[in-house]
Amino acid sequence: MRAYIGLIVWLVTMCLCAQQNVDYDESKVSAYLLPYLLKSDNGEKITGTDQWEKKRRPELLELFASQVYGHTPAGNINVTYEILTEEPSAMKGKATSKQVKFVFSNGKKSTEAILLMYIPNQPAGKVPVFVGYNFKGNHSTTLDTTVLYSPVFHLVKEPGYSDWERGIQTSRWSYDKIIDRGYAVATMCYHDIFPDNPELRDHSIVSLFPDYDPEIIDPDEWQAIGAWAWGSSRIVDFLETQERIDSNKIAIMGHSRQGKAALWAGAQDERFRIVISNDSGCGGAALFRRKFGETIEVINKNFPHWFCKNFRQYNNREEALPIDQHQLIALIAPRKVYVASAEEDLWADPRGEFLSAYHAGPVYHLYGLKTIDSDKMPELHKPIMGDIGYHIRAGVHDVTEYDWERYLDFADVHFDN
Ligand code: GTR
Repeated sequence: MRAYIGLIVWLVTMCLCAQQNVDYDESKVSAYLLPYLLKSDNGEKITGTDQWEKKRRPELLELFASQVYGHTPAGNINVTYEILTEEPSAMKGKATSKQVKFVFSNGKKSTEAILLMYIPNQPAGKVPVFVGYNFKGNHSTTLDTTVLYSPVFHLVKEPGYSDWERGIQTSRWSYDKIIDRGYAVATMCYHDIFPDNPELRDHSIVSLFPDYDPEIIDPDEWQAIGAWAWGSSRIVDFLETQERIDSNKIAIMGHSRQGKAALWAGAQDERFRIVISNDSGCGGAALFRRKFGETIEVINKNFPHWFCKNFRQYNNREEALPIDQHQLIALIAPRKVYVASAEEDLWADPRGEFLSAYHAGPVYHLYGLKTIDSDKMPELHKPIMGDIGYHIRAGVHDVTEYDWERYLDFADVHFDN
C-alpha cells in the first residue's frame, strides 16, 4: 500500500515538474557562490560571537525580512486566552489535555484560534514542550472526540478541504510517543492565523495590524509565512503562563510550509531553544542557489501570499538574492537546529536542505558548538546529532514516527530530559 502511494506521489510530482520546468538532475546544478556568513555588508570580517550578535546577525535578519518574508510589524495586538476544556485524564489517563481559545483583537475587529495541548501526567512538575502547527485542524491530529474543530474550519472547508476529517492526520502527530517520553505538545491549525489562501487575507491576523490595507501590499510587507511565525510566538507567550511548562525548553517543529515558518520564527524569537524543520524545501532549509526542485519563481507563482513582494524580484535570479538559507539557519545559533529530509521528496531538494545545515556551521563554530563536519550527506537513517542535527529517511514528503523519534532523541540530548 505504502509503495503504491509512493508511486502515485512520484507520478504526480513528475507531472508537476514537467509542467513547471523544474530540475531533478544533480548533474545540472551549476556552480554557485554562497553569500558570506562571516563578513558584514561593509566588508568587516566577523571573528567572534559579540561581533556576530551585534553586527552581522541584525544585518542578516533585516535582509531576510526585507527581501524574503516581510517585516514583522513592531506594534502588537491584544491577545486574550480562554480555557475551553481541561481534562486531567486524557490519553487513557497519562496526559492532561487543554483547549485554549486565543482571541486576537485590535479593539475593532478580532480573529480566533484554538490551541490544543497534551501535557504528560508523569513526571509531575515542569516539562519541555513541542510547539507546532497542524494543517487540517486540531481534530485531525487525534481520534480524541473531545477535540474541537478550528474556528476557521467553516471558511476553508471548501472543495479541497473535504478530507478534514477527525483523525485524518494522526500519523503526523506521535502523541503517545511524545507523552511517554515526558514531553508536552501544543498545536494549533495554521489556517486560524492566516488561512492559506490569498483571498482570505482579510480573515488573517495580518488584517488586525494598524498599517493593514486590504487593497495594497507593500513590497516588504509580511504575508502568510511571517504571520505563521508570529502566531507561534504568541503560542510561546501563552506557554510562559503555564505552570507545567518549562519555558526554557520550548522546541518548535514545522513540516513543509510550516518548516519554513518554523525557521523564520526561530530566527526571530530566541525563546525557541530548538528549531526543527521537517521537509521544508524552498524558502525553508533548501539552498535557493541550487535551483533543484521547487524554485523561487515556481513558489512565488503558486503561493503568491507566502512571501513578501520583494521576493519576486529574484524569480529566476537566485544569484541576485543577497542571502541564502544557510544564513537563516545560522541566525538560530547558538540555539539548536535540526533539519530533516525525505529521500523521495526531491521537490524539497534534500541535498540543498542538508547543505544549508552544513554551511551554517561557521557561526556555530564561533560558539564552540558541534556542527556537521562533512558536506557528504549521511546515509539514510543515520542521524547526525550535534548542535546542528540532520537526518534523511526513506519515503516521501511527510512527518512520520521515525522523524518524531529523532526529534525526541535530539531534545533529550539538548534539554537533558
Ligand atoms: C508544496 C509547496 C512546498 C511545500 C508543500 C507543503 O505544494 O510547493 O513548498 O511547502 O507544499 O507545505 O506541504
